[in-house]
Amino acid sequence: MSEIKTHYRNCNICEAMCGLEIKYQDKEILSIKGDQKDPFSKGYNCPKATALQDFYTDKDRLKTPIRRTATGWEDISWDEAFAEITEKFKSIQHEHGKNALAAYLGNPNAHNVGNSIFLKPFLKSLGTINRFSSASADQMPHHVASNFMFGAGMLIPVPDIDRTDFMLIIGGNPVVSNGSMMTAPNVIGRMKAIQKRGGKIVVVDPRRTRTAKIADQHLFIRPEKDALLLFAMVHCVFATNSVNLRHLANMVDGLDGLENIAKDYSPESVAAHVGIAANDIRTLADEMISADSAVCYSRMGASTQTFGGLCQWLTNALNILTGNFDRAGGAMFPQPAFDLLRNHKRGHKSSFGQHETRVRKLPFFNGEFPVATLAEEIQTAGEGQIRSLITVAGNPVLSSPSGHKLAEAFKGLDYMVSVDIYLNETTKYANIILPGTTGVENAQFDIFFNSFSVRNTVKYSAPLFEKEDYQRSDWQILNELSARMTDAPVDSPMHKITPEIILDMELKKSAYGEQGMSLQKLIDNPHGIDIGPLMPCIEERIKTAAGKVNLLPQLYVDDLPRLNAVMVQPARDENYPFDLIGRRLVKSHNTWTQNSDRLVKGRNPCTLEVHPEDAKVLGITKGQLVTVSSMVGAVHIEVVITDDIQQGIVSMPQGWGHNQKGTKMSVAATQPGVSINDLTDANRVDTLTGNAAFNGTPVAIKVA
Ligand SMILES: Nc1nc2c(c(=O)[nH]1)N[C@H]1C(S)=C(S)[C@@H](COP(=O)(O)OP(=O)(O)OC[C@H]3O[C@@H](n4cnc5c(=O)[nH]c(N)nc54)[C@H](O)[C@@H]3O)O[C@H]1N2
Ligand SMILES: Nc1nc2c(c(=O)[nH]1)N[C@H]1C(S)=C(S)[C@@H](COP(=O)(O)OP(=O)(O)OC[C@H]3O[C@@H](n4cnc5c(=O)[nH]c(N)nc54)[C@H](O)[C@@H]3O)O[C@H]1N2
Ligand code: SF4
Ligand SMILES: [Mo]
Repeated sequence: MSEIKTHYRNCNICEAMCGLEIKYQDKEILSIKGDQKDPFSKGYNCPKATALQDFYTDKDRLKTPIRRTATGWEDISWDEAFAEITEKFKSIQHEHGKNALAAYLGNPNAHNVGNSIFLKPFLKSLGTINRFSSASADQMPHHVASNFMFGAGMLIPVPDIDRTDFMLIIGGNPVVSNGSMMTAPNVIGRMKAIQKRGGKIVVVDPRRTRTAKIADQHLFIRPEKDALLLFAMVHCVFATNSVNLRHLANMVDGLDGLENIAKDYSPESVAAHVGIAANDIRTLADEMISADSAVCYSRMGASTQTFGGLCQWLTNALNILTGNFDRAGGAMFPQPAFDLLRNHKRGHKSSFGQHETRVRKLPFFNGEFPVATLAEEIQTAGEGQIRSLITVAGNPVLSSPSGHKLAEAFKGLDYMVSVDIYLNETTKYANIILPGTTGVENAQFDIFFNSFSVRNTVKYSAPLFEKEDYQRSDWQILNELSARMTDAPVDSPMHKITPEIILDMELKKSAYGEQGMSLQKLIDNPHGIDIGPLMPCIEERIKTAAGKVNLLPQLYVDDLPRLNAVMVQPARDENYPFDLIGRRLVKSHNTWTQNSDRLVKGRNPCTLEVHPEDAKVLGITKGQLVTVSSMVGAVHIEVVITDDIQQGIVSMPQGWGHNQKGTKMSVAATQPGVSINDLTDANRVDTLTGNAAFNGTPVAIKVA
């Protein structure tokens, strides 16, 4: 027997970047624990981390390419796969134009250093503008707000949770999700520390979440009314003469204009729609104004909804107006060692609206179109119709709105390729699946999450296990396809470049380069390096042409009639009297971790939460099977009765629905869970940003 060794790395599953200590012997993992010496996560980890060993040993996981034939899937060589794919892509593009080929990128790309670096040149090699990703089913409104207010979509303000005295959490459940657009391992510990130092946490959510239960106060809100709540708070800041820009006094444009507009949104005028009493709204605003430091943080609940754009703009505005921006305890910009904005010039013209989708005319932004339009762009004939698709680490059949309709659309594609580790609900439609290495077989460096982190830290983890000769990494797959699509010569740099070469270069060129930051330094410090708390840095980080914050970008003003219409809208469609919202579960990550037995064993977690009064009226009891139907589909699901959910609202988990024919995820397939996105409607979007509007999907409930 060889000796037991220890390996340190960051977990690559969610955004929290927890440091792990892994004991292993040969190629067997013996234990996975939190790394006590990680300067950021300090030993914290959640139950998902231990499943990293399950993904490594998973017998269902693909390791070499497979091709779909009339009689089933067959193994093929890498060379044969690459040759067929490039030949097909090129001929489709030759016949129908470059944009006939589309790409969809999923969430794990952001957790994979090679993909984070090489997807950009890969997409360029495809030469298509038809690019889609899970970002438009997630955080796109954050990027749009940053683009128009601070001059760069990737310049994201994050809540300084470790120093704030008052934290308002709107539509986020970080105790379960471990934080998003807020990398903060051990959120529970950080929240408790706020309370310990005498601070306060308020949660605004239609559901009494685990985060709400830990908070000092929870306010129920009706779905999709957050922009009205935020506006009323902004109104209060002006109405009480409490604007306090501090060091930003000469850096903010649009103050008077915003004051004028906010006059129309008094707490009294919005209260009935929002479902929060006017007095409570005033108190909330007062508390933010009077706290030594305060921060409003709004996430999925306030992004994946019809007014996601307005919500993220108003969240920033509220932090700025109350003097809680670019200041300890407020919303601050990280200064990552790998800086995505290193080459971003001030006044750089953004791509927002540079193109629009053919059918619904929704905007292009950050190099992509909204995923809610993908099905119609495949199914609508005419110039620019999508006929071929490559998905990279994405499962849009389960993750995008009306995913079941997207599956129908995939059947009509001329040719589809998936770069993925599983034969699942999406990849089963591919002609070829190219599996990359995953998790502990990969190096780890969080390019994106260091940019959204509540503390500046940096860490590189080498692969724990070298991949087998017959395997390829995702980035090698991408670079091989790029080279073949562009007919790059065999000796081209594309064949020699590695993520490590780019990492080292970026680290040395970064603001920390002069102090000796390099890849070697990170290799020498396997627990990671603490750079320190977030620092005021707006003057150097801001990317608007004039170096000023734009508090009132015109596109938000233009969007207000849509918001105002909500306040006069007639009663809803009686056929769909309930609002459906989603929820995340501690032991699953989106759609892909459900093949780990240890994560899914036990009670069925995919249940519909119904308020006791609603259950009474509907005549349903605990454990009963009901049919939930929306404008676009229906599912059967087991009921849980709880007053954690408001009356008139029901909640079910996202990321489920693996019980399908033609997939190869033997553990996941035994799960009774159904897909929430068979109910969500791709036609419901935030028209300003094109982001999917999952929250508040109108549904009906019947005893099955
Ligand atoms: N209704 C509703 N829908 C939602 C949400 C919601 O809250 N409600 N949440 C949205 C959000 S926030 C997101 S981020 C999206 C996620 O949407 P997607 O990114 O489309 O979904 P994932 O489940 O993350 O899909 C991951 C895919 O990558 C594969 N994979 C995993 N690891 C690797 C790897 O190392 N390499 C490769 N090549 N493939 C890998 C998996 O097999 C799976 O097919 O879903 C969105 N959809
Ligand atoms: N365990 C686990 N962790 C995860 C994931 C996972 O699948 N599982 N996914 C990861 C990903 S990809 C992401 S993007 C993050 C997301 O991180 P979060 O945003 O923290 O996650 P959610 O649980 O979707 O939180 C959204 C909250 O909004 C509430 N909500 C719904 N509609 C509304 C509304 O109209 N207004 C308001 N105010 N609230 C509303 C919901 O009840 C829910 O509590 O989580 C990440 N972490
Ligand atoms: S919180 Fe996220 S990063 Fe930390 S161990 Fe869990 S899944 Fe991994
Ligand atoms: Mo996400």
